[in-house]
Amino acid sequence: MTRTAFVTGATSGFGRAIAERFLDGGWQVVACGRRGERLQALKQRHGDAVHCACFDMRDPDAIAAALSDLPESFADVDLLANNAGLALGTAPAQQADLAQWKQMIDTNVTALVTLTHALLPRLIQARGLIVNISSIAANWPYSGGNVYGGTKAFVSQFSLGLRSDLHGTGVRVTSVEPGMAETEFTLVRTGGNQAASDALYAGAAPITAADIAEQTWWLAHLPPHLNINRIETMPVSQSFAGFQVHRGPA
Ligand code: NDP
Ligand code: 8X3
Repeated sequence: MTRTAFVTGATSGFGRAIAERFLDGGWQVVACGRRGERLQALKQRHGDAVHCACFDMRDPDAIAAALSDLPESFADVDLLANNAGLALGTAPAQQADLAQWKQMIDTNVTALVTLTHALLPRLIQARGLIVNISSIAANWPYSGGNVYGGTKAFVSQFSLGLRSDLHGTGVRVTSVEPGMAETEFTLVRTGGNQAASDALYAGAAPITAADIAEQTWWLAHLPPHLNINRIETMPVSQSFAGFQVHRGPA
């Protein structure tokens, strides 16, 4: 029987690559995102294996409507890829825009838990898999990462808590924690600054969206008695820096 992946943020980056990987592998996909034309392009390439669900994740009524609009053939969900998310800004906390902080929390945290809560009964029924896209920012603080890192720390910890709660159900949960990856992430974070995005990734051989899609595919095809709790991945070009020291009045 054809298995179904519910992929948020399927219009770009990791989510689009995950959707393509699973479609190429014979799954069907509920493809979510706000940019409907990109969802339609996916459907044009893959036909009836794609159901387009065009909505803003921050609107709980839109999430409910998207789920009640699912065609019967897409109603049984085997994999939830909680991928939609964003970082906004790189300013230190004392200069940050509160509206941007709230948008990150609304998208990366509140929308993710709302959708997960709604899909849990189907995932339990299917003995399915939840892949939560977190980040190295959950584990490693950096200046300007403030609320973004906080949202991803939530995603990682929520993933572990879900594992505990879902004990005995057969549902698997993994927190995927990538480092620097070239997608539209930096374009979004910088408010559309293509030069800044290009400069960040130039010469660094960053993670690709296909790399994360391949990890997700691997997770979904492990023997059913195995659960990977978390995967932290960086490009070889990215590693750790030391603590910073301020010299002057404490
Ligand atoms: P992209 O900007 O390329 O993709 C982000 C996706 O999220 C888009 O499909 C976008 O769809 C969707 N999205 C954002 N806001 C909303 C919303 N309100 N409603 C519905 N969909 C929304 O970035 P990435 O692929 O890099 O990001 C995917 C995930 O990976 C994010 O959670 C990000 O934090 C995480 N991540 C990224 C890393 C990186 O370096 N790139 C590293 C570690 C984690 P649309 O705009 O069409 O609604
Ligand atoms: C994105 C990775 O290092 O820019 O989550 O925060 S990082």
